[in-house]
Amino acid sequence: MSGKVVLHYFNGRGKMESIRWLLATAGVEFEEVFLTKREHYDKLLNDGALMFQQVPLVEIDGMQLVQTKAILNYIAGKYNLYGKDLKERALIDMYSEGTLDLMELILLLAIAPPEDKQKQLSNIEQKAKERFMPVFEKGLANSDFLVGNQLSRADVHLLEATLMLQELFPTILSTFPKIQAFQERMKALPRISKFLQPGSARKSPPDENLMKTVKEVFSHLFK
Ligand SMILES: N[C@@H](CCC(=O)N[C@@H](CS)C(=O)NCC(=O)O)C(=O)O
Repeated sequence: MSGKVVLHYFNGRGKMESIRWLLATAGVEFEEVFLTKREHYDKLLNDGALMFQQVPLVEIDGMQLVQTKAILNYIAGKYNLYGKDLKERALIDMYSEGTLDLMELILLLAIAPPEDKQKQLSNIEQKAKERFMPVFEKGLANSDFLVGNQLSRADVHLLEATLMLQELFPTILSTFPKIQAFQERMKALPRISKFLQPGSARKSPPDENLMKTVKEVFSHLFK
């Protein structure tokens, strides 16, 4: 295993995208190995790299890490994006889980049957407006960051989640001025600004090609 950070996943957002965001914010360079064929996944399985036969897989610091949340926690802990004590960490976890719940709803749209898509979209819009965004608006009322007046993984996930939301509902933040101002501040951070440029490792929303690849690689799930 080399000293480089290597990500193994599809060439798409999915569960790896928040990991890419966090590494980019921490200024960590990484390589990506994309799963494009069933054989790639079988090789990882045969090599014993996937503890639960699932990706994302991240090679970092001599380890083969799986489980998205474990990976995010490790990166956040290592790169000072996880608060200054256990209480801050608990708050960061709560905010982070909220953003991940919301992003999960958006991710699931990609595999929704066409007849269910509109219903799921309405559900996402309603939950974003009534459940999730009010929490973050309040959390940003008196501070530039969600926790402890310093950048944490929760802020990075919130930026990612709000940008995903705006792809679906461009005006959704119009009634959340604190989140809008937060977005602008976050987007101006040099590493984040770089990650938002074309040509970075940031991935586009899922399309038919990606879904075709996912179905081929995970043929055991789509019989
Ligand atoms: N709890 C795991 C879930 C990972 C997961 O469901 N990965 C999917 C791809 S996004 C997978 O590898 N599925 C293959 C399988 O379940 O057989 C995590 O968050 O990393």
